[in-house]
Amino acid sequence: MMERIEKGEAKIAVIGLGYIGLPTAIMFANAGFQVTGYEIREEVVEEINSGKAHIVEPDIENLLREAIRRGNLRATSNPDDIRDMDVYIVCVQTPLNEDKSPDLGYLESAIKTVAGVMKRGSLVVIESTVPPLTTVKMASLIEKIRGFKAGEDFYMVHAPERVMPGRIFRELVYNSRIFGGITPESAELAERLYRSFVKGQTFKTSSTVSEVVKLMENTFRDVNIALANEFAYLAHQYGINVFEAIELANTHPRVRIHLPGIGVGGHCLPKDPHLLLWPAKDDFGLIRLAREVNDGMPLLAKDLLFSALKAVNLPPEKAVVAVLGLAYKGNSDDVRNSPALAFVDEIKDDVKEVRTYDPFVGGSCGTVEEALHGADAAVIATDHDAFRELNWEELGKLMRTRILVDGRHLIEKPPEGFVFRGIGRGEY
Ligand code: SAJ
Repeated sequence: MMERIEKGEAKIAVIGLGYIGLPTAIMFANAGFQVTGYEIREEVVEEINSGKAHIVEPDIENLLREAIRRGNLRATSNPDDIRDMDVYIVCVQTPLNEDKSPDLGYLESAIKTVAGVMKRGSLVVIESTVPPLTTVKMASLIEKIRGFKAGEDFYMVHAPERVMPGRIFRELVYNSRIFGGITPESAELAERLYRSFVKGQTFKTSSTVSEVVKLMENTFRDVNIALANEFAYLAHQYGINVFEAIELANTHPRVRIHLPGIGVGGHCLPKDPHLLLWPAKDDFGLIRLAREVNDGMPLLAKDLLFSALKAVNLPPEKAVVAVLGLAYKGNSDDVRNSPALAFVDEIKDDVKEVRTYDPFVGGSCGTVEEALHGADAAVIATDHDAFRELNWEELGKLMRTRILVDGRHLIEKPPEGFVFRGIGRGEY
């Protein structure tokens, strides 16, 4: 197998062509490998084979067309098309159930498909973010289905991704990467394979360490954002601007405080701490409490909005509120677990009307002007660049009452004539 990888002759199947699978398939194809993308959504297969990408990511269509032009990439929904491959790379989603337990149904289904078509000696790579101990469990599933011996008749690795949407292709190449093998040889093979395009540092370890590392990275971020959000609450107690305080605290050589905001969204941070804790026998306070703090931030934004309505003696039930931004983070169209949507849910039964506008997602209004025309309050809920240059003096003329609530620290100096509130802006 190592020889086939080193010669670029290894045939690769990528299972799941989503925001990780499709870029990964493209990278291997443009590194010279024959890649077959397996995807159950037929419409996605057709789109990809016609050179159209179904996900928003800079450069993706050029790179996809290059891979197709070279004859190195095609998509299929037929498992027979991925029979006897050398490498299977599984990039399927691992969402949470209502009770915060992991839904590994997509992963198990993908592994069963692979088990049915793989050959003796295949390398199976799981890129999905999974609870600790999952990779070894999936190896046992393959043993049961095929009667193969893990580590001898097939290799298996957990190789988590760390890419940030919006700069996936650059990060796939330059980010460091970890390969957690069920055996050292498995990790060795995967590292060699990915170094066909990875220029960042690469590290080898066990599959369980790799699973925990990925979850630790996002849990570290979630807990640190929760700490920043608690500092924001304190800023309201002490009447200070938390962002000024954070900027000064971060001048310390070993302090890097994150940014408070209206909440933590996306399909990773709200989920990964729960995956990390799920197989653990004991409960853990800090990690769970951080999730509660972050999930509570839309309520702080609601309190700030109601405080501003009170300041102008406008009863909430008479207020028209324009929410600017629905995506979970700036310059993205992804609304998964978006705190902006949570905020809309929090206020919609208490105010007269909620209007929404998002340049990437859409909303009930097509422009900022439409959303603000006759409105009483504007609430910035996503840090889109488009909201950084708004002319509030002009926009204010459209509004019935001029209330501005900043949920993403886009407003440094509140515009004249507005009643202003902001998360962490305790001086207002
Ligand atoms: N956020 C804050 N304050 C901050 C940073 C972020 O409130 O200081 C909010 C954002 O607005 C957003 C949420 O947190 O709502 C998540 O933002 P993010 O920047 O963490 O974006 P993700 O979830 O797309 O990417 C994370 C990244 N993980 C880390 O930075 C450790 C990315 O590298 C991972 O690959 C990705 O999760 C993933 O797929 O796991």
